[in-house]
Amino acid sequence: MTYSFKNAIIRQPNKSIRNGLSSQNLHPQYGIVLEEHYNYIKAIEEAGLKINLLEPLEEYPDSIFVEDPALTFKSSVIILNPFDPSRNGEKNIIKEEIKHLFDNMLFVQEGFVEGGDILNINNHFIIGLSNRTNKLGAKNLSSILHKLGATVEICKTPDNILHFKSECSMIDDDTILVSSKIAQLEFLKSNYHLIELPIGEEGAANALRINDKLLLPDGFSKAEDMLSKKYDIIKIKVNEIDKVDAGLSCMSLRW
Ligand code: CIR
Repeated sequence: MTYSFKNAIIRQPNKSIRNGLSSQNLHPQYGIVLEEHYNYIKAIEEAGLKINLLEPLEEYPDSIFVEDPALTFKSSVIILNPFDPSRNGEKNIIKEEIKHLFDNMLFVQEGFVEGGDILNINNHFIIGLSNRTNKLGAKNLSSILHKLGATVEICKTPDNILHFKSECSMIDDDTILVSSKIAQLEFLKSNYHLIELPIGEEGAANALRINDKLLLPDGFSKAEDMLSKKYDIIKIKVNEIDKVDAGLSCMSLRW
């Protein structure tokens, strides 16, 4: 099952996160980020994962978002190629920090691709082209994933969404939680069961299914009502971290 995990990699927050990339030019306060991040770690532990905690990286303001420079699949890890110059060097550090945890480490050498644009459903991956992920990066990642036995499709992330997964997440083996913009993608409609969130609750679409828990960002009451009948929800407040356009999936790598 796609959401059955045992381990997570999480990086401790850095004070320089106040200078992280922010579409609204906002500057999160380190103290509040620490609190929110602490609760995130607790939730991941409650979902049953063993956490490998990495040291903070002050020289990389967005480095707590470990999902972007690497992708896990089975016992392999693929080091990706983040587009933004302020983030690209994260890959060189994380590869040294995590290589002992995997059987196999592969690299996307050319083209840009960030983990936030990659949705994994069972043995299949959807890569969303975006301002951060280009065709060459998606193509090179696809070749690596094919060699590892996975199938891949490449689509276009709708405009004005940072990463494909900013507004969707896999919450069951055949079910994707989506914003209304992502729900317009025809190939998703025809191949998956979609749960569409109401307008105004797009932020809840970046949820995180881990084992029998569904981690959901706090503050989305309609989403909570829709999902709480079927899922055991842990709500996590990430308002401060959201000032740098981040949600739940981007703060960990799971496998
Ligand atoms: C960035 O713009 O790269 C960070 N401020 C946020 C990255 C969020 N990552 C993700 O959703 N996978």
